[in-house]
Amino acid sequence: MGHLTPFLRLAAMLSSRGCLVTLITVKPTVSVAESTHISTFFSTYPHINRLDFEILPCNPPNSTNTDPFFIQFEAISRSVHLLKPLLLSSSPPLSAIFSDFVGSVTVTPLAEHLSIPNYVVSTTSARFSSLFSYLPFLFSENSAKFGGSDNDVQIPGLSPLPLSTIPPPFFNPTLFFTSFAISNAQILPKAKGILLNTFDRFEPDTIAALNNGSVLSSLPPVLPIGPFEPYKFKKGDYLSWVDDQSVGSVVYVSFGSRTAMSKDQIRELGDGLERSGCPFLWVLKSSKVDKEDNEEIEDLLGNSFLERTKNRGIIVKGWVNQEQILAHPAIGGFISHCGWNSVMEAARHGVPVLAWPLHGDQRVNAEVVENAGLGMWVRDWGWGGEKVVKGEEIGEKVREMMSDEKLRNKAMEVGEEARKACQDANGSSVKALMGIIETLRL
Ligand code: BUP
Repeated sequence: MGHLTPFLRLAAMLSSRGCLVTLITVKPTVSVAESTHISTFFSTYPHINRLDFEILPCNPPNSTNTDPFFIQFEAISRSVHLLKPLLLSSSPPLSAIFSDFVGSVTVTPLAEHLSIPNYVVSTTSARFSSLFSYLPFLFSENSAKFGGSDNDVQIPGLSPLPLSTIPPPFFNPTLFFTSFAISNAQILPKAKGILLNTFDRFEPDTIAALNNGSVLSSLPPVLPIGPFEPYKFKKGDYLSWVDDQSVGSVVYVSFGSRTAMSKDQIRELGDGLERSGCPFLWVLKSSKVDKEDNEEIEDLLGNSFLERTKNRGIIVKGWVNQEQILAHPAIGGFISHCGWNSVMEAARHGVPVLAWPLHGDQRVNAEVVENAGLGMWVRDWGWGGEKVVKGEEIGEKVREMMSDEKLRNKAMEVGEEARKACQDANGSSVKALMGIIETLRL
């Protein structure tokens, strides 16, 4: 969902600005959330054309992957020959392709072969996008430094990235995750532009370093066009509970669509929320893929917990409309894994974040959140699964976030900047997006 959501948003954004849009989605999907969103999207936006990219079956015999989402990436890569006829079948013919940065190795050479401009869309922060772009060079020239005794990774033009923020698989170039990332990064210079779901005032130095050639002189223009506008999606029942809560009082808790915590950590988190004394809305996941998430809330947290907190919190197993929740005035804080869409949604609504990054780009994103003044981050809570953080500590940090007036004001300022960037015709993100559309009209 972290990749699908920004594409649905971008499709709606382009379409509402007069572009004729065709959305190509992969079939079959991994999660129920993906298929539900895709079908709801097409029924809500009937003027957006649909093309299904039917990929070859998953599970290649020699795959070492166990993560269902990575198995899907592998299947997509093996189905690349099916993409060309699909692109050529589009009527009217395509004038540009907007593709996911983790699909560049597949799409960019094909777009070049078909002489169609290809904009690569990065679904992460400008800071992580810089690390991603620079990855091939870290392994070739600087590998001693990368794996060595220094505590930082130095990417030209950027403040040093602490080694502890780098996703651990990046230290092993032979892993699928890493070699796949490197191949996608190597092809980036061939794109017409790189679009980011961020905005100038949120990551000014990094965006400047990407664009002035400091990070890599070979990169095409990097265009921040975020926070992406939400697309229309249904309201959830839980909103009536939120409506009854006082302004800024509720803690919203979600670790995104791909992250399930251990049962021990789920229980400690429940304990922490109870100790915090704050009302809470918690999206609970106990399995990576939603269709396998069968465990009942009572079995995970116990009936006595549910009894004690029944007037103070609601726990949702399944999908909520997060953007709508974060827009609600009752939400005063967000415990987040710092998936980048979640960060941009919090920024857009000026909601303070308690960062609890667990995998992948999330630690680098958490640093960005902290530096932008949108949130706080307890570094020693570790990567996901490294340790079980105790309820007492969680409760204390939640109280700290909810009562920190300076943080709340700063987060509100971030929200104002975010809205300025994407609402006003003179907003930096709107101008960048309109610039692309104008180029395509020429
Ligand atoms: Br869960 C959940 N409702 O219940 P991220 C997520 N979302 O609207 P992730 C909901 O999914 P990656 C839910 O608002 C965001 O737009 C949420 O993307 C939405 O994290 C998206 O925040 C989730 O980037 O993706 O899912 O972990 O691994 O790609 O970062």
